[in-house]
Amino acid sequence: MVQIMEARTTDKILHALETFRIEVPSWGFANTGTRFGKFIQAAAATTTEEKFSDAGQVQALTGICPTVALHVLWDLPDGLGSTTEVGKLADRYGVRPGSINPNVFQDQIYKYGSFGNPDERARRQALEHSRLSVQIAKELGSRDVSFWFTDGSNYPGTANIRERKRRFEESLKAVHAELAPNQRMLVEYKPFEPAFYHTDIADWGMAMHFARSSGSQAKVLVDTDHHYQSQNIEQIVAWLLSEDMLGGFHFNDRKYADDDLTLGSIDPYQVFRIFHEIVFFEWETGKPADIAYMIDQSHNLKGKIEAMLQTVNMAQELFAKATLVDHERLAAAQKNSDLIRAESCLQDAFATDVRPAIREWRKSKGLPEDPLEAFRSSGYLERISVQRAERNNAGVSSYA
Ligand code: RM4
Ligand code: MN
Ligand code: MN
Repeated sequence: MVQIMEARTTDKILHALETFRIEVPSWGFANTGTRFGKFIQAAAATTTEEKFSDAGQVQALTGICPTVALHVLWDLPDGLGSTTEVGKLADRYGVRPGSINPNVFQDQIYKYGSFGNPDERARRQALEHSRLSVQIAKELGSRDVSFWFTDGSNYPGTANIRERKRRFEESLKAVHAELAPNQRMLVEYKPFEPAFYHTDIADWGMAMHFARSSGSQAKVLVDTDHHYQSQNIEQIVAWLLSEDMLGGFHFNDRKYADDDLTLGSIDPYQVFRIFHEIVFFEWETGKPADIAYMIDQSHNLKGKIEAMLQTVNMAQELFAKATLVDHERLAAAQKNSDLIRAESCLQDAFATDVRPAIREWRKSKGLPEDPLEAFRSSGYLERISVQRAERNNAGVSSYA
């Protein structure tokens, strides 16, 4: 009996490992900081090529990160003119361009917003940049264009909230019209920061509204840090799944706000519960959920590549654990309101140590059993620290 259970568990873990893929962010390899300052790391990536090189390392060591999210302003400074070079980098370093992230917040024209701005010139510039981002995505073969807006206001009465909503509907619809049939537009939300009174897309309901009003290829992007304290994120995930509106995730962890801490460093059970809702949905409906799993972290203190490897490992472990929930048993317990049995289904899966099975899987794929250890002994970090030190000390802007 015990042996049968174990074989089933191993099968489930292997299936999870074969299917789970997660995207790394290019900006996670570059120097970053807080609004109070920036700590420079000698090994931080200073060019798009270096970001590809670092992402290539993560993929070579883990085998589950075949794509890298690109930020148009930071990684493709010449717009469409940069795509040929990016294509070459992808071939050279073995990672494909993933989601394309427009930037409609850093230019001075966006002081009072992008699509929500009462000034038509700012809205037009934001629309042009968004269109360009869609074109870039087409050129690079990227499916998802991910939108995050800083639009909002800092003081009561200073913005016409309904007008801004209307302008957003109009502009997002115009962007959606540019998408190729296979492309998607992901709408990210965030409750506050940088705006501190109202944010135009503050929560999942607003993001879902805008996605729906733009067109059928728009979905919601859930950044795990972008919620109020103690909000039930897995419930949001379950709702979005049931509405067929969940497009993807930006994973990170937090203690207080948008801390961008390493996934699972504060609350691994939260991440597990999110994965559980997805896997449970797939089991119940018999169809795979079409979700882009992405990391959105840029570490201030930890070594960037090591932190990325740590995050990827954590995501892989928690996803594998979530597939171990006994769904038949859970469904029966829920039906009978057998609370403790239902809850234990989650707890038992969460408590299972999946690491030995993951090590076995890696071995079978010719991957290092311990990606972090392999990275530390590879000499890559020492090499890039020397190569990049000078450029890093000269100072580069955040993320770019
Ligand atoms: C924001 C948001 C975006 C990310 C930027 C760098 O807080 O999470 O997704 O692109 O940070
Ligand atoms: Mn994000
Ligand atoms: Mn964020």
